[in-house]
Amino acid sequence: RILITGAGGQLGTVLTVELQKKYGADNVIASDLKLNPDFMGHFEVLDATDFEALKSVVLKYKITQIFHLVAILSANGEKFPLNTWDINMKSLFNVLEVSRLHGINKVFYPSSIAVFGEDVEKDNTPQNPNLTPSTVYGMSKVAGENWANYYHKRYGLDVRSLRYPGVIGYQSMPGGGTTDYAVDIYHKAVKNESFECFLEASTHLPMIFIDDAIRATIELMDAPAEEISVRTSYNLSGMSFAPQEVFGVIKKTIPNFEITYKPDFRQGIADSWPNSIDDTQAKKDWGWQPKYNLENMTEVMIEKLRIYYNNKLIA
Ligand code: VAH
Repeated sequence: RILITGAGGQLGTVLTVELQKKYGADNVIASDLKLNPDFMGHFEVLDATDFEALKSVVLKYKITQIFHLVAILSANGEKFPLNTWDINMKSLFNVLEVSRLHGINKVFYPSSIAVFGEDVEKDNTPQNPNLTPSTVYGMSKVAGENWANYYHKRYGLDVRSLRYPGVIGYQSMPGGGTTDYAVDIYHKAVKNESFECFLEASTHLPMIFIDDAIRATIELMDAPAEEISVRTSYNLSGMSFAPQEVFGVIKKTIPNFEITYKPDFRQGIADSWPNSIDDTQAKKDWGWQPKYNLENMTEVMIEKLRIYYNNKLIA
């Protein structure tokens, strides 16, 4: 059976459904701090920073795989730095220890392009440059990658990880991430509202459509262990764009959409991140290949959000 921690988040919401489809709903246990009332499936209220609570869920359901998605993201994480560190690291230590002690076969650990800092090549950032993150979230991900690598080397735990770029999906509301402007912009466009962007028009960031991000996660976890040459975390990319570009593509479908730019503290975080990512190693080791670009992602985002808001209006 599979346990997903942080199942109520942007990735967890979608990954839970895909894993239920793949393994059957009875073999997937979603968990988070609170239950989403319209969640369908097995759910456990769980604070992943509580070792005993996590252990009892693992034993109760005889869990064999854990997807550990709990984290405070980059922007929100800067408000209370020590709290962000505690939550992000304590929950990971618990997952690694429970997995070591109770024979968990595989663990998935999400990392992020937030691990890169000012001193790396910004275009096509390589797999193994210097990692000097500018946010506590990024620092926790660099530390987490090294802990994952350590548990693999020392205990043989099969921990696998992806450095997600900004993930764009229609299934959840924009969250505490610096890349979440690229989710919010679609909601505003579909609601025929103007959009105030918290980043400058020309701020390029690596991004990926949620369907590609989830498929990459499942393909990585399904790959034979001997093909996995990276046990810190794989660079992963789908596309790269700036606010002015996603605005331009949306405007083709929603011509009276308007944007203003009002950069805030998140501009500093975005400026410390790459413009684009080199994910050659993922392509080589386990055949990664993105399917979405800015154009076809925009088509799906607008179509799905129009359905969502129309149903909301009717409801
Ligand atoms: C964030 N969406 O903005 C997350 C992600 C690369 C960005 O880590 O914090």
